[in-house]
Amino acid sequence: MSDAMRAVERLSAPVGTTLSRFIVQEQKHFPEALGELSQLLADLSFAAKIINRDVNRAGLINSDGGVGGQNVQGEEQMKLDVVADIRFARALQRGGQACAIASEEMENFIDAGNHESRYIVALDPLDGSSNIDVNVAIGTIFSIYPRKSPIGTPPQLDDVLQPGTEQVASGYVLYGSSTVLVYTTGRGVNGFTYEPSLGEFFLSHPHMRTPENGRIYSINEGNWNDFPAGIRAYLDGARQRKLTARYIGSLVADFHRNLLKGGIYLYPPTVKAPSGKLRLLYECNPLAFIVEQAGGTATDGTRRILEISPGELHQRCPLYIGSKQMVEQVQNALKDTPEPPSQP
Ligand code: P6P
Repeated sequence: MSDAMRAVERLSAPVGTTLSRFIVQEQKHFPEALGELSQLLADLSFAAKIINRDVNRAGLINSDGGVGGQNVQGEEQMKLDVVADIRFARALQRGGQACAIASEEMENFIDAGNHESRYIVALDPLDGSSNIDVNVAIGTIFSIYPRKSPIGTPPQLDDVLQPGTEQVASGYVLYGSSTVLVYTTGRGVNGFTYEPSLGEFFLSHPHMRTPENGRIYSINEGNWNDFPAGIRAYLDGARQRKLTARYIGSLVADFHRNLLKGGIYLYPPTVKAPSGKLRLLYECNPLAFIVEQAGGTATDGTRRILEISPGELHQRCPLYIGSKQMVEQVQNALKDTPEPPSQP
């Protein structure tokens, strides 16, 4: 074959399945689908492309750094936190497929105005944003629920406060060395990598499964003195078995690596966060849906994350999520290790 024909063959090679084509193909498995969920996923991926552009040049457009205040969580609010929140809310409001939006950055849920739509979106627009200034991977996490209130009426808080088992879809975007979007609609987990030159996400990780066991554990060991005795016992065992400690300080990045390689992410209760730091609705539930669909497990130490009924929008819970055998080991350590008597 001539060099010219080799070039033609290379240049005309298939580019792969785009996210939008995959979503439409998947819709065929839902006979009752009217395309609304597909459009909702497309709206989320569109906002992610814009955030990806802003994240990748944060230092150049002065979008890194804080806004000089705190968000409703009492955490320093970064400029890109606000930008991401606005971008996702606008994409969802204008896309017309979400009637309510619950965001980590907003105290109350937003009535998106689309009262004829069937879906609710809960999201953390930019998780780990304190890492923006030091060029560490950050992420977006989202959950999609069916509304419970009648179509055509304003959304209610009960539409948002649903257990994770009610999710119809969830996913995350990792703005890392490459930008990947991973999501599930309950038919397995698929990952897509962003090709900036074409402005498209392409299927790169079909049918994702997480290993039953792993050798990576992710936890902020700086909180060691606060941890329950069972967690300290588990960590002692991890060291004895020479497991690998990897903690990026960005949940989506730690979760994604552990999903691919096998591992566990732990955020136990601490003195500063007695119910754990992570939020049930838009961090724990969406990742729990994904990890279970990929063959893993997610628990708060005693309960399956997806079965926890939220009592409030920004409810926090401890999170142990990842390879099934590793999560079981943590649950057993918590069960088998009594707390020492409190010091007088
Ligand atoms: P700590 C980021 O604020 C975040 O919500 C997760 O992305 C991350 O894993 C965790 O908190 C880091 O918390 O207390 O270890 O700094």
